[in-house]
Amino acid sequence: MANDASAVFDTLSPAVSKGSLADPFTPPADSSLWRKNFLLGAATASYQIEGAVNEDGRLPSIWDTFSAIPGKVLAGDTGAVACDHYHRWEADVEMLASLGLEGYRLSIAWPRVMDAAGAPNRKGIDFYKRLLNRLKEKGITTFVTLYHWDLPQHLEDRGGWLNRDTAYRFADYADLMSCELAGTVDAWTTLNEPWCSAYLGYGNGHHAPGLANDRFATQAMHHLLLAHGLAVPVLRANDPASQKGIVANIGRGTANSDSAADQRAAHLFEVQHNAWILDPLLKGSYPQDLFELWPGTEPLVLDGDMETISAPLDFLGINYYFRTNVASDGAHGFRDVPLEGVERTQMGWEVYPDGLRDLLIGFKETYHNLPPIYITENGMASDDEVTDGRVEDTQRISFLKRHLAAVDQAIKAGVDIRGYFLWSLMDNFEWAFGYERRFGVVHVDYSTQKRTIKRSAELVEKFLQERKAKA
Ligand code: IFM
Repeated sequence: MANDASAVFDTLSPAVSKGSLADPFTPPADSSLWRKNFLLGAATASYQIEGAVNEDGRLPSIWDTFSAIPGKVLAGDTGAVACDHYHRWEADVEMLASLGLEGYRLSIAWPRVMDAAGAPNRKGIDFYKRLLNRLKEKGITTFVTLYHWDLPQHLEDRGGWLNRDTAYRFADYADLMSCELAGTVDAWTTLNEPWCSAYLGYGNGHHAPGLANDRFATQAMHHLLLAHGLAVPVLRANDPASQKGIVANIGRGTANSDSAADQRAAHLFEVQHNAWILDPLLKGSYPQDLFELWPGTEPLVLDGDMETISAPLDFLGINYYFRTNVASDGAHGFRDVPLEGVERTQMGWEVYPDGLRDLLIGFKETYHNLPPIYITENGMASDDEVTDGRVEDTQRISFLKRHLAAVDQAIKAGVDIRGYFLWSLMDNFEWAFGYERRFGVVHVDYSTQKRTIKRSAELVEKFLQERKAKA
């Protein structure tokens, strides 16, 4: 796959891949990215970078349990050490600041900050206080995610997201963290990608906790969204000056043919990937087409839940990576039909920037109350290697440039997009794919923990310097 992708990439972007452009990143002069208030940052997540899973009172999470099961994660990798960020956070913040990045999106590990009885774990909380205070000192805008998939195992033992009580425990956790960290967080996001937590975790079992049942997926989603809805007013009360939002990963589905069946399949794909989350948040109801796809999976919804879930947001975080080409499966669903001859990344994901633009414009048309948007993740994995102290990640440079152009097009079409976070600041634990897939703009040598700034990060830094100089 990697070789095929490079071959296609060579034909698509010869100037970039052969290194003949002095600066293949800087956006055109009329791009909205030149606006100095368009926030440009990078993102990470606790389990993917922190390591130190047994230190200072941290409890086990579902990912500790899941990754210890043979066959669940490539090469048997776990997040036990990861990027050792728990010990190296000061140097990592220096690195972030030295790149001129204006924003940093991180997540808090729930099992690090609360014990099983719900009492605060001071040592864990102090870690995040130190980190966020240092980021503030550096003038970096902080986006803090409360839940990026590392559910405490003791909650999973009581049913995890299948148990409605987990939503209330999440609100308690949001209460504790927003009391402790108020004033150091510019924007709170409740959940990262509930689609992944619900579907990959409870629907197909590819992620922790590894359960596979469509009915579980819809009920887990409902409790995740309820957790979000319960947490928002708590965050508003405890930390009124910050913004409150949620992050959704969105998927572009295109039809393999003009046939009505394939068009319907593409529609259902987007219902399952996008409307399943965005409709409850922005319309206060689940899309009924979801239950055509998965008959009989309607979740148990109590009176008032949908009002709780659809309370107004200050912003919506959008994560975008690729598109999926689909056809009808001949029944009431869709099946993937991978396109040949298209550019792909190390993940095998198709590079398709237009999908981001088209989805954003579509959301503006569909949801009249669409809040301001931040692109909270976008990026790609490549098989990067350090050669003579350098990492020439040419495909990533071109990928970022094209996706930022798509963001600019959406802004020009009237979508209110306020910032963009690279995924990721550094190579890290890529869930079921372990350490093999490298998404960072900074390379990590996991045997030494040496960080090497990739060419993509240098070019982003150069652009940010130029933008600052013009302001
Ligand atoms: O690494 C993940 C991240 O944790 C959530 N969004 C997608 C990324 C790439 O797969």
